[in-house]
Amino acid sequence: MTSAFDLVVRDAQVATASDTFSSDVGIKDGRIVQLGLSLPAGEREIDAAGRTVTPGGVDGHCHLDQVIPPPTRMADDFLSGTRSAACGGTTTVIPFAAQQKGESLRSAVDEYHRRASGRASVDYGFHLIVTDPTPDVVKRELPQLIAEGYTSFKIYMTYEDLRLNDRQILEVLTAARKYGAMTMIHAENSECIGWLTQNLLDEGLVAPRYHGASRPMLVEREATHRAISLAELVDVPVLIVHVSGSEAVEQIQWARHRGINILAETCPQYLFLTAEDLGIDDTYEGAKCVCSPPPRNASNQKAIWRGLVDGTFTIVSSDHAPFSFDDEQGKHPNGEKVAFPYIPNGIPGLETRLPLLYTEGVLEGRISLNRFVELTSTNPAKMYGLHPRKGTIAIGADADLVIWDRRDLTLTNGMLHHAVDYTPYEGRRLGAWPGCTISRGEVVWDGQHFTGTAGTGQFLKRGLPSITRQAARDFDPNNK
Ligand code: DUC
Ligand code: ZN
Ligand code: ZN
Repeated sequence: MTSAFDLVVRDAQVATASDTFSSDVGIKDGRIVQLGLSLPAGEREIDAAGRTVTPGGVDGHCHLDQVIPPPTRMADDFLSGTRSAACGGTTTVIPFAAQQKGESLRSAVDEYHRRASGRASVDYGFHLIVTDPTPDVVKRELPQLIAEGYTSFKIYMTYEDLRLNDRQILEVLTAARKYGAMTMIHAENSECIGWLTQNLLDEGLVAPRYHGASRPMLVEREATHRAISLAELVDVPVLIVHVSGSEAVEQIQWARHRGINILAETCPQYLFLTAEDLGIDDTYEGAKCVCSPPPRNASNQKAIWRGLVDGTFTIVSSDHAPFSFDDEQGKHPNGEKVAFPYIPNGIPGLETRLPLLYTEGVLEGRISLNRFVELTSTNPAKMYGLHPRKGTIAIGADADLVIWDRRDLTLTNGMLHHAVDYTPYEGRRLGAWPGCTISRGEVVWDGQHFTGTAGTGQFLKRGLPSITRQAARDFDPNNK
């Protein structure tokens, strides 16, 4: 007689965003079909006795195989990036389909589907990156693509080749409002960064640590305030991504007190790195931690931790932007020390996001296990139109699970499965790592080896997030 279950995860301590309870998890055809004690035997059994089981992580902000001007190139494509995600407990990734200026959004989406095709081992969606909001893009392409499941997009207030001016931001936010999409905003003041960068270069100050000096907290604070104001004018919820310190946190809290619907994301680099990691002298090693916004000082780091506890932050994402160090396509090309404005921005973090936060957040008692699940899985699933299929352990949800092992280990890049040649967290002590990751009922990481298969990751056509769907309904009651 065949079993009702393909797999039973037995005697789990299940943690969701709201509850922790003892249960077996019965899985059939990639879905959770039963929760309860003493379930009948499955075709396969995994003993989780005494171990915490959380929903698979949802990384709502990571960059994979993104097109950038040569010779720089991302180290991770969809093969290595999703493998690395699986081994770190993340079962859903949402990287970007980035529009080049002059290109249609459709062509960008087609290109990123080609890049992902046959290579992903966990499920994935795409955010759009809108860099060229022509009337055709805003009025025809965006609504079409939103209806096809690309229900979020990122816009930039900085980077010459990506940034939109305020008028363009208003146009794009209006489309988000009308069609119920989520807008992610990279908030840094481009003109201030350009001016500060030029001043530093004129003084011959080129080491990686001047990356931090060229993008101080003020430039993020100003842009965060402006992004909030533009969102208020259009009356649409937006997400401020990769918030790095207290002055941006204050702007978000100010907005919320005024009833403006602002969501906020932070990333491990603002919890676990500081400005010192960019270098305290002119050595080049700090290039490994060059990302934007840059890591800040210890008191800003504390403010970010407080924001995790007090509800300021809605999600924690990796902002995985994988550039190798000793690589001609990376940060230290042919051993050359490049001036800070030319160091590729971004650090790897897909695989380490969950274990770092589990260790320093949950095991160190800073946040509850349920808040950890909310920040890293449930809220990103909700915010990007994937809930309740993703982001929870419930009957009917995809069987995406992490079984946690409590063990002391020292993080080294050799343990990781990305294609980047370093981790900024080398040598950190960790108290937990996923002992098993399950993606739609299949074990993709057994605690020792990647056991997934390239091509089994499915493209996720995403729904409208409820928060922006509501805003769209308020805007046009006929818009269901
Ligand atoms: N900053 C970004 O805006 N994106 C990728 C990585 C980074 O540092
Ligand atoms: Zn960004
Ligand atoms: Zn990013």
